[in-house]
Amino acid sequence: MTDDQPRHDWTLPQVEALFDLPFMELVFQAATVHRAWFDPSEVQLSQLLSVKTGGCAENCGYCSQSAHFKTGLKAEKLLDADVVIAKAREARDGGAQRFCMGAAWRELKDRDLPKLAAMIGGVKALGLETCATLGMLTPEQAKSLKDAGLDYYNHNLDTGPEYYGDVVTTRTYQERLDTLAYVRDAGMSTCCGGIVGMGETRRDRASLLHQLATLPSHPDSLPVNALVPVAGTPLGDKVKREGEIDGLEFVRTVAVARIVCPKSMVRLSAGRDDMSRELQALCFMAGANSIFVGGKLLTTPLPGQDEDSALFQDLDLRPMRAAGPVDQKLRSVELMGIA
Ligand code: SAM
Ligand code: DTB
Ligand code: SF4
Repeated sequence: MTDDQPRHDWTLPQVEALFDLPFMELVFQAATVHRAWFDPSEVQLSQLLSVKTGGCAENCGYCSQSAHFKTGLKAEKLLDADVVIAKAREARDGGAQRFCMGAAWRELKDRDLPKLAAMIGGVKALGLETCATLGMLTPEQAKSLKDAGLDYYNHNLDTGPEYYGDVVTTRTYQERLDTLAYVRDAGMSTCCGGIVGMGETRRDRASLLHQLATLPSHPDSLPVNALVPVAGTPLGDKVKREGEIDGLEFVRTVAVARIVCPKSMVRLSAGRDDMSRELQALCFMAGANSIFVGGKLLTTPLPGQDEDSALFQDLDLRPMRAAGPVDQKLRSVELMGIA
């Protein structure tokens, strides 16, 4: 790794070896890398809004919004731009720095672009960073979104390529990678991560992080979602039968993400509502430096503002002033030979 360019040549066995480190050693290494690139007392705050809920054509086995499963969720139309902008203003006034608009679509349709452009422009005019997650894009659509003022595009790989076929069959891994390439080519920042606790193995988790760490550029934001087991979804029901993932294994995943993608904003995403304060503290120690706030993700709950404010106060954390890593890598990390 050079001073401003993290390494992209991780091998899968090397990533697996990080997972296998003694827990305290792994967290220490991740915390050291975290300190090299970021102020560890700063946490970036993003807020989500579902701008088009339910009725999705994909069969992602974890998702409450897939039309393939009976989850009891009511499908809704794309919200009007003024409704979205009003929600974004509330999010900004509540302390969010980035506003992410999510749609339950397999892919973006050109007919929806004018409405999306109006909402993206309006949210940006509030002084917020803009993010959207709208399914697969064409190169031209990625350029249109960039022109409308979109800063980030979220498109997750969800898991490693080996377990992917157990999660979703209506789109390929390569299609996910292609959309990410169009997003990068259009000059937008990428938000890309996955889900932990879907019944995958540690090797699958390592394989996901290996994919992310060997992309042409590391994701600017790296969401680590803990599966929210939604009744009626194949993976939610499977996990309820077979048991949820151990919290300490989740912390290991966060720590390895921090080490292999040292400059990324590693975000504690779905499932934070079910995590104890102590588990969240361990995740921040292991290098997580971003969260979703505001009481709700897309369709599932999050801690409210009072709870998060109390947690920040008790952990001496504060909202990040400007997104992104600090300029200089600390020499101590080089001297210790980490990353
Ligand atoms: N339809 C678009 C797509 O899939 O790219 C955007 C919305 S989709 C809900 C965004 C991401 O949320 C998914 O890629 C997945 O990683 C995450 N997600 C969805 N349901 C989840 C659940 N029950 N638990 C954890 N993460 C979930
Ligand atoms: C991401 O990785 N997690 C967020 C965001 N990107 C779009 C979405 C989580 C959704 C959790 C399930 C729900 O609320 O429906
Ligand atoms: Fe659709 Fe996205 Fe849910 Fe998959 S994760 S079913 S693409 S909304």
